[in-house]
Amino acid sequence: MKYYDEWRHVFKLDPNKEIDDDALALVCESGTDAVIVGGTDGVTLDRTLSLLARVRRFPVTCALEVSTLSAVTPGFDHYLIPAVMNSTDVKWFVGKHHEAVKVYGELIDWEEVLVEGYCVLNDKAKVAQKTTANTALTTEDVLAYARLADKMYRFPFFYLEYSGVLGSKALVEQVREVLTETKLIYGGGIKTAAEAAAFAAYADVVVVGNAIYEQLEEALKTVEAVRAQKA
Ligand code: 1GP
Repeated sequence: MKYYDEWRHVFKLDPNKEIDDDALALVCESGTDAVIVGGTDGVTLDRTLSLLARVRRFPVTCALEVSTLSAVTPGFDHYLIPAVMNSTDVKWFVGKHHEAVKVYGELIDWEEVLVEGYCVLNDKAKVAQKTTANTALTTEDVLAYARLADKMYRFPFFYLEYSGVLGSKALVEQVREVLTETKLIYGGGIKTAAEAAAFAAYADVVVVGNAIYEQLEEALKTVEAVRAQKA
């Protein structure tokens, strides 16, 4: 299993999207550091379990990015817990976590839990709408969230989330410069090896999601492109 602090490239599979066995095998055997199971809509326990069982046929590290409490199940290597730092509703930063820990606190293996300080930047993305994120942020705003994640909350990850569109490389570079311990995840709009390499120059971890479903052949090339790029 690849531990999270060694991750450079991850594929994100959406339980609400169809993927056939051949495509899934290509994703799991691509050499990616981990497969994350996560999405915003239609994430049910059945769909999550089915994807987990199918991914488990391969030796790749598999993490669940928790978005719906009712879809959480044992069996993943890691549980990634988003805390949306720029949400305007405190429930997306701590409220949902409080609800979960109140019910399941005794059962949680805290070694498997990794918090992601999310900064959601594409206002058109479902995640931005669902979490009522304030995406009208200046560079200074984003850098302040990054510093909070790193220095104050000591989150393992800070996630620049552009889901669906390519973000600003300049911003990723600036965020990289202020983080010392916290790992920087970049996700959003990566469809080609060149795009993946460009973001991997600054982000510790590059996430490829939609491209799996839209242009798998090109998506698979992002693995090597990220590996070849020094952060
Ligand atoms: C989504 O950051 C990921 O949570 C990846 O984004 O689907 O646009 O690649 P894409």
